[in-house]
Amino acid sequence: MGTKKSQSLLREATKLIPGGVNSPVRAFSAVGSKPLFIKKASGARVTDADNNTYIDYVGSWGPMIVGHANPKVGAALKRAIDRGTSYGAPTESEITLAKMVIEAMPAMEMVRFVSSGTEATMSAIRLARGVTGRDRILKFEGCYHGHADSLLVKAGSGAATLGMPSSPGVPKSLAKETYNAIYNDLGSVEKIFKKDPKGISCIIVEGIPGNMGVVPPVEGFMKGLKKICKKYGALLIVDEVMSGFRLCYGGAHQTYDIVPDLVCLGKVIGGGLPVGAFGGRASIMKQLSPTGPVYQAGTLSGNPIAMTAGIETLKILAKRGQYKKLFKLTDALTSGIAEIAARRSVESCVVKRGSMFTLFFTAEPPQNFTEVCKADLKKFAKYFRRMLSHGIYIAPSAFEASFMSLAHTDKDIAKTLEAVDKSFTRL
Ligand code: KE4
Repeated sequence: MGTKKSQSLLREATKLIPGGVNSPVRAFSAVGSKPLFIKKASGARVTDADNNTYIDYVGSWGPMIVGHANPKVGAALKRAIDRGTSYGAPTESEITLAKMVIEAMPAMEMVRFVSSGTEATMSAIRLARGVTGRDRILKFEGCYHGHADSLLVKAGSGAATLGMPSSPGVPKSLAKETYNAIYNDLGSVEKIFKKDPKGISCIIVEGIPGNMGVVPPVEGFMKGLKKICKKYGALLIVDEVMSGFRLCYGGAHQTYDIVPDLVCLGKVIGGGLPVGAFGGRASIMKQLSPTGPVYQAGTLSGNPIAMTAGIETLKILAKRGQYKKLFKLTDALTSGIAEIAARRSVESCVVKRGSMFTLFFTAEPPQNFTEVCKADLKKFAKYFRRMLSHGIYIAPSAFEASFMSLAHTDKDIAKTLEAVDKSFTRL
């Protein structure tokens, strides 16, 4: 399984693009390896520049839930491209996708499309600040919502203190407007609001955190956030960029029986093309330009080609039995991994929700970021490299989720479990 071509492409790319990648996690630095340059993908497989093929559980970090190069999506895209790729004007396709998203997520009475998850969360936060007239926001350590300045902020010295930039370039003056609470700890949220009862515009939380690995909310946590927001007049933003359409044909928030004030989307609703979205009650959304004072815009927002990919992807997902199939495959893989780990006495736990999952090299499923950090990262890196050598492509970081698609088969799961067994040997 040579990687000569990928390595030479990487040498060329690093002269032109920082790290040779257009998004840092693709650099494989967290797993002590060199990135593969992928040249094509189909179904559940990706093929690298050296013609090595892998069963893919990254799925472009979530969007490819119906599989790569899905024929129905591809045919619709080809037809759409023949009509031109972008007009900078409203199109019927935006109405079609808006209807589908709103129908799937009743918390959304109206929606605005953008071109990435970052734009969705950044815009939702600006809208929350605009509507409430409050400047501060509250997020959770370990949750990732894209790279907008207000969200690249880590906890200050104490969990209830104001935030510190987690990246150079983020102004301290802005970072201090962001609080970080402890995920799955309502007390840490209440404590912050008690100190600042009228200054926090919103809480933003992942529908199912996948950016510290999959760390589900404990019973009552999400309902508790909604209650705190109501009590203090803040908005609840549920960031479903990753979890949207992964647990059901809708949002993870619907499985907690809560109605967020705003929901952010991305990934799956673009079917592999650049789409993000945010939406909520009409009374809030109408505060957005041009109907309201809160400005937000985008040259390629609602792009007709991207809308087409999203429409076709959701059409496939909406068919009866699709989630049953997705969950059956996910359950077969994750229970198989757990069984092999037990047989080979590898201290680990597999956490799954819907069609997203993570293998943690720690005895107990983590409930927050501090606990995630106790997992054995070196072991994960070794496991990743071994799985790759056995033709299985999982997320190149212990702090990420892996994803199942409708294109995976029972045979793929069996092959993957064989690779797991080999990778666990004397790990
Ligand atoms: P994008 O701007 O990358 O489209 O979306 C940002 C974002 C927002 N919210 C959540 C919950 C997300 O998971 C993301 C992006 N996810 C990462 C993977 N953990 C994208 C991969 C990357 O950064 O290259």
